[in-house]
Amino acid sequence: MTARRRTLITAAALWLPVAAFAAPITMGFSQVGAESEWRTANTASIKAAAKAAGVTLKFADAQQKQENQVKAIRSFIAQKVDVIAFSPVVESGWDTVLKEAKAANIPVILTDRAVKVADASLYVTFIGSDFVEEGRKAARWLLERAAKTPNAALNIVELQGTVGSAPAIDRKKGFEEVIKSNPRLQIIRSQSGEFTRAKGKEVMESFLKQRDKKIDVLFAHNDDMAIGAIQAIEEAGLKPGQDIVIISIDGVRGAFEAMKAGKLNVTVECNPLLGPQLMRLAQDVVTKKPVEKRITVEEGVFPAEVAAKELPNRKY
Ligand code: GZL
Repeated sequence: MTARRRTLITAAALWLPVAAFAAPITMGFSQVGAESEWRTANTASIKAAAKAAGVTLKFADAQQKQENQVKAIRSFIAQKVDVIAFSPVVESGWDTVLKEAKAANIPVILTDRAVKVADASLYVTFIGSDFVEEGRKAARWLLERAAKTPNAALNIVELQGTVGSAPAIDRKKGFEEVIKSNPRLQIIRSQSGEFTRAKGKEVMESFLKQRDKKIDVLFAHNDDMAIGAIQAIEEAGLKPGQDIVIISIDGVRGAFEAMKAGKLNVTVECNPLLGPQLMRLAQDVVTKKPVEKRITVEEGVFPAEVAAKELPNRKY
């Protein structure tokens, strides 16, 4: 073969898409559940991205139970998948099963939510939002609004996410860190609505029945609980978004529709569309390329004033 022909073949080979060289990988993915619009969009993004990337995806829905996630991870280990990824329903209780994955030489990627483990080498990387900052953003919006009524005290009720989950712990932390700068803003009641519409409505009904203090503001850790609470507020004969100002997090389509209807005042975006980034990350992890330990996603804040214009652009 002439030198020129050899050069041409080498050059041609370099232009083949990288994917042509990367051996197809098998990923075991353990998902929290199907509790919210955010989760549905997150699952759709992961499944579509796996298909597009030629990744064989073994997907398990844990129905918001940690024991189901542990079982799924053990099953992935037994099936000798190339990589395990999961969104941990709660922060703690993962050391044992992650040690089993490490002993089986299967790398683990955390997506969406973080874990608290004694040994950080039990997972390779964590890709997800900064929930503390999301809580801060929600509080900053409220501080700006409160500044327009300088003397009014604002009683806040809070619908927390799943007890023990990173988003619930961190969103509360970020929100409280910022509102403490204005002592007129007080959280008078706080309880978990488990990130679902049904439980959010139920807890808001109980808040509304306790008539010792007027409720001025609802801070909901996700849009689904806010939408459930909106139903409870209307059934109590009050106007959501006016009699009670409502702040929530996720930025799902339902929130934009509620804002357009004047029933929700602001939503802080939490991007669920992690699928493509996750598949690229999995390829790098399996081929032992160095990856960042913590990867965050860019997110915005959407007040009701921009909802109608923004709604057609929303991807989830
Ligand atoms: C946030 C995610 C949360 C969403 C909820 O990244 O873990 O879980 O805010 C979902 O809607 O249930």
